[in-house]
Amino acid sequence: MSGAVRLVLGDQLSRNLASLRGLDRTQDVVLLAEVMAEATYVPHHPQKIAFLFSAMRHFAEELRADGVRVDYIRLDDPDNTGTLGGELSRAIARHGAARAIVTFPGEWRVWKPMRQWQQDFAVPVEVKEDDRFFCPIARFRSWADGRKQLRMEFFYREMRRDYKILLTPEGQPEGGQWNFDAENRKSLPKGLKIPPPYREEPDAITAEVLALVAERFKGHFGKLEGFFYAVTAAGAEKALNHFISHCLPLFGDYQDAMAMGQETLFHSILSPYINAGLLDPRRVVDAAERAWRQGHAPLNAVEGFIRQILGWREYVRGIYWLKMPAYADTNALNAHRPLPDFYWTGRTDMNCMAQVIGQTERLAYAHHIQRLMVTGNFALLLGVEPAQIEEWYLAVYADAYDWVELPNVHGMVMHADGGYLGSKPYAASGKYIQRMSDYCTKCRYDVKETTGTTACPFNALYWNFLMENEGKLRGNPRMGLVYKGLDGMEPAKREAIRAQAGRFIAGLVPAYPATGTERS
Ligand code: FAD
Ligand code: DLZ
Ligand code: SF4
Repeated sequence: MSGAVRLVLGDQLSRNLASLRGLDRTQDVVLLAEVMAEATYVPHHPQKIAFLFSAMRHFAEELRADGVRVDYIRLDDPDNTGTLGGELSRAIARHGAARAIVTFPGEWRVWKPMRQWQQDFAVPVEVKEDDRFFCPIARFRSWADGRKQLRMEFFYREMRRDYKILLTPEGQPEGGQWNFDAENRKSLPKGLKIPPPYREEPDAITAEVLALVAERFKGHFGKLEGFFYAVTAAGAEKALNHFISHCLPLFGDYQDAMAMGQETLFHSILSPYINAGLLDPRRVVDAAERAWRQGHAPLNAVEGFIRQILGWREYVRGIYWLKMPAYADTNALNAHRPLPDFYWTGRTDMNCMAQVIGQTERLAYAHHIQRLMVTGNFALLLGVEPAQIEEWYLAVYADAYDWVELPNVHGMVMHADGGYLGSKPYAASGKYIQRMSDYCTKCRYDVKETTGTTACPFNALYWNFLMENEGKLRGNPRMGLVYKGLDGMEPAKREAIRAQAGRFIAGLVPAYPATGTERS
């Protein structure tokens, strides 16, 4: 054959993918491969593996139905080499291909060997830019060049201007301001009707994959029962429509709220689809803007939602490719404590942690504030070694890939980059969790207490964190108020808090050692 092998990775399931453009149906072969290396570089949640394998199999079927020649390697194929490089190499030989075409991957870990493929293989390997994002990597680089500190808000305004999103004909932000976050912090009123999330029943392909995953990934954290994810572009589109119709109008108001038994609230649960390529982020942003222009959803909700995708999602990707691989190795707060075992078991008396970890186990999903202000905040206050908590986040969520997980955890949660991504750590005591959720009402700890046997652990850990990191954080202008609070504290109280935190930390059981995620 004189054609090309066109490799499509598990998170590249887009019909308009760069490496599928110009495809010659008579000469070319599209390669998709389920490989152990990708399924186990961290112990992914079984639902994440099932979602991707099923989505890959469905994507292959759609291509075939469209007359495309597809070479699909299943996990249990006897000759499966277990790696992407191994499978591409075999496919080139099997088809006698004249060249290979790939799209730039989402992770440094995958890019490192891919850069070598030009040298490793006997045929030319073309790497196409992944243009499924609003902001090309080079555009981000030129925006960031020369800035000591980056701020998402300024990047986001540029994206709004570049793509003319939520702008008046004069080029000003609709509603007279760029950001409506101040209106988006309501706690949940009792009795508010919350729409159930969009769900799909597994079809025959998904059922087969679920059985395979149950058999092959037994030891991984997470349940398979109740798998509800869509696995095709058509299903992802339905999930988008469901969100726009039922959730978007109240998305803004309750974006930061948390409630027992209401895991998804008004969130979209679109990240697994967008990140795997089943849903184009431009389509999502357009649908949200249209909903506002047609009077279906208010501006605070629509702007807040669009900011997550056009702002945060693009911003963290830009930082990832700007700063990797050195980014992952920074540890500005010198945090070295082990991850506690309950992150992997959910067995803890802290109700907020048990709730969020428990739902993560059941759904492979938690919304942003749960990730940031419960499991993330706890790891920050405790001073967990960044790599250990990063491995956890990369493993447990259906939407997790290094390019998006790492900046969120390393930068936003752990402040391990010294404030490059965000201006201050999101450290908070139990009071924040009490204000934004009902978790404290069913907790054995008392959120109003800081010391004593029933005191909420977040409280002592919070003050202890401020004391432990005083040298690094006191000079931060955005931390002035909290250090004022510390300054007003009696020395005896400080000591009591330090002792309380010390006892709590000493009682924690470390999780099994991290597997040492390969990033750089
Ligand atoms: P919604 O609340 O409905 O938001 C809409 C969309 O905006 C999301 O689907 C997502 O595409 C995008 N988005 C929102 N916030 C962010 C953000 N901070 N960074 C990037 N995109 C964002 N997101 C991932 O996609 N993968 C991850 O591995 C991931 N890890 C995270 C780890 C931590 C500690 C934190 C604090 C956040 C993380 N996020 C991650 C961001 C965010 O929590 C998820 O995108 C969001 O919870 C997904 O749920 P949703 O689709 O219902 O989001
Ligand atoms: C996450 C994942 C998993 C679990 N399995 C596969 C796989 O078997 N084959 C594949 O091509 N991709 C898989 N992926 C997604 C890749 O890890 C992802 O494409 C890279 O991390 C680059 O972002
Ligand atoms: Fe969490 Fe403390 Fe509230 Fe318990 S009291 S749910 S530990 S914040």
